[in-house]
Amino acid sequence: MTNSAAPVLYSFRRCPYAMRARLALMVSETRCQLREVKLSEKPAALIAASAKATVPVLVLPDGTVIDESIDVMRWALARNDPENWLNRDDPALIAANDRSFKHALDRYKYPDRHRSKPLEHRESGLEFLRELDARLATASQLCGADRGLADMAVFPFVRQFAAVDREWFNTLPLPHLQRWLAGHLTSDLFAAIMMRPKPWAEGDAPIWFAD
Ligand SMILES: N[C@@H](CCC(=O)N[C@@H](CS)C(=O)NCC(=O)O)C(=O)O
Repeated sequence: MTNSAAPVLYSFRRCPYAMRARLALMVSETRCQLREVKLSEKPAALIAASAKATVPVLVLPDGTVIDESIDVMRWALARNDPENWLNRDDPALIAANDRSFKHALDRYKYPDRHRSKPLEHRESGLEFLRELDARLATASQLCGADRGLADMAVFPFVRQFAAVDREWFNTLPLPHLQRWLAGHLTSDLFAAIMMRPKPWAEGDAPIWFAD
């Protein structure tokens, strides 16, 4: 891909949706221009590309806009899937993550914002984590021995849940999930997608991702 033909990725380093997109873009070696967004000061170019202005947004050289993280993952892996992540997909699990687990996560992590009772939501989030732990008791990753799309779509959200109260999380009787999470947190792939870009402004020199 030449520079001018590279997609543009609007991203936010700590956003779990943007993380899952970056994981797939990185593993598929999809070279992009990375535009780090401050959610409190969204660039006009992001809003022009996608009116809902969530991250991630990927703008392809032909102007196509992909503004759902799971679609960015699937697009990147359809282009190039060196680890066969698409063979280890689980749409029902990903939907449960994105709906009920994310709902519980937000209300556990941000009780003031949601006027929620955090411990009740921590308990419902835990139900999902127990399911993951049971699966991970029989295989090292969610769909078999190797990491795949299901793992990488879910892991950034489990990371966020675990980080709300790490001491409590470490005491949970979920050894398989804890092993799985630790493996992803210490992977070279995760380190590679967690670089610290400065927020993008119109006219900045490009920051290359997956280069
Ligand atoms: N369904 C979207 C959700 C993306 C999303 O909600 N991202 C959050 C950041 S983690 C966001 O951009 N929120 C907009 C805002 O805070 O204004 C996806 O999967 O890409």
